Amino acid sequence: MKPNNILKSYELAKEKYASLGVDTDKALKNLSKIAVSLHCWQGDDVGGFEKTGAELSGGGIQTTGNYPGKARTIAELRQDIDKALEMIPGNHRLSLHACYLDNNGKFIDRDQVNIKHFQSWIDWAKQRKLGLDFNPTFFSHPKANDGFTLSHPNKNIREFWIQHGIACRKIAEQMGKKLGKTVVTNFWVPDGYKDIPADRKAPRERLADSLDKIFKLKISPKYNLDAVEGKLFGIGSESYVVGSHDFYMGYAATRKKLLCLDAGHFHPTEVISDKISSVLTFLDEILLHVSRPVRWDSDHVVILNDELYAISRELVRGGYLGRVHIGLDFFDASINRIAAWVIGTRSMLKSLLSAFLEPAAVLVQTELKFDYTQRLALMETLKTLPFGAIWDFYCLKNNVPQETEWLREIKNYELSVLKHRN
Ligand code: RNT
Ligand code: ZN
Repeated sequence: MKPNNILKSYELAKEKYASLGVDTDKALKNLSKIAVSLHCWQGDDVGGFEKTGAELSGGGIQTTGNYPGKARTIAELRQDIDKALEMIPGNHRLSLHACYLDNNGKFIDRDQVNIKHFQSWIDWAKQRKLGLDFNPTFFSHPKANDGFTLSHPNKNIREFWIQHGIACRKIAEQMGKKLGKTVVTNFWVPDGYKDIPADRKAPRERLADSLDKIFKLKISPKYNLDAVEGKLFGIGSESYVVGSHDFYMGYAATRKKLLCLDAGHFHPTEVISDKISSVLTFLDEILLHVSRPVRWDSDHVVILNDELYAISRELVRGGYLGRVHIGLDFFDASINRIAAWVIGTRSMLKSLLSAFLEPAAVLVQTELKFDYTQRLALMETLKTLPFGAIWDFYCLKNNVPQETEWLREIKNYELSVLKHRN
């Protein structure tokens, strides 16, 4: 559509929303303040750069698919992220896993990583005015092969992983300092049993103890915030996950940590949109891993479905945006990996925009008057308002391609760049 027509459509849509008391310009201003943390691991199927051609292994998670053109080097991954960012309106963040370190291709073990190995990422992020987030990597490593890391019965193995956790927090602190933007460091450990455990207690006590050792070092929240992520089950940990939701709920509340809620880490009929207001009654801040489970924790690309709308509505209605860090967590190797980032991130932003376009106060007032008829009718009415016209205008304003155009650019990139990989 011609820019002039996008503007015209916006004006008409604006009028429609105004009739319900919604200020579309304000909604766009609110949207522009949101930074979504893009996860680096969508670009190479959670491989990382400890060695070339690294692969995800032994972590209770899995990627499927073999779409050509996967990033094989740090340079390629950065080039791909740049391409994705060209298609995403706004200023965002990048979440790095420790195994994406830059040590010029030389192997260095996890307990030895330090800020030097991330300097090139910091420089890269600085140039782009991107914030960084961080994740220690407790999988794809020989010392994780038993299926246990921080809760391993062997003290030496636990100690190795504790040192990795400490090293990562120090790196994150430096990243935060150097970038002048707070880093959120997320701890997810895959530890668990495939079959029915004989002892559910001891591994949890060991995990709590190991985490306490990692968090002993005080770091200013100006530079780094720690988050802990629970899970219901994983591949190879179907019967028991040490770091369950309940475990981390208690841990985060007593240790004043952020809780990370991953949309795929609960029973299939449970949704994180309903957990946000519960956990934020007791915790200061949380991290979200916005993902899309299909029958299980499958990490499908985030799309604009009911749950995504619901998550964003919760964040906006509850006034929680200052207390919630929004991160993405999906990895699909069966489609163009850059398109996956673009689809997921744009969907996240669209859902937030739709939430900002709600006459929230009116909805609450009808509810308080017990007028559930009007509440339901208004919610249905909102669904067919010209929200797409507002989004198109936002893309135009931010100089990023329209919905109908961005894929063409990705296809060109596929032909000119991705095709020459492998
Ligand atoms: C795994 C967790 C975790 C990972 C990343 C790669 O189930 O969701 O967040 O996806 O650390
Ligand atoms: Zn996650």
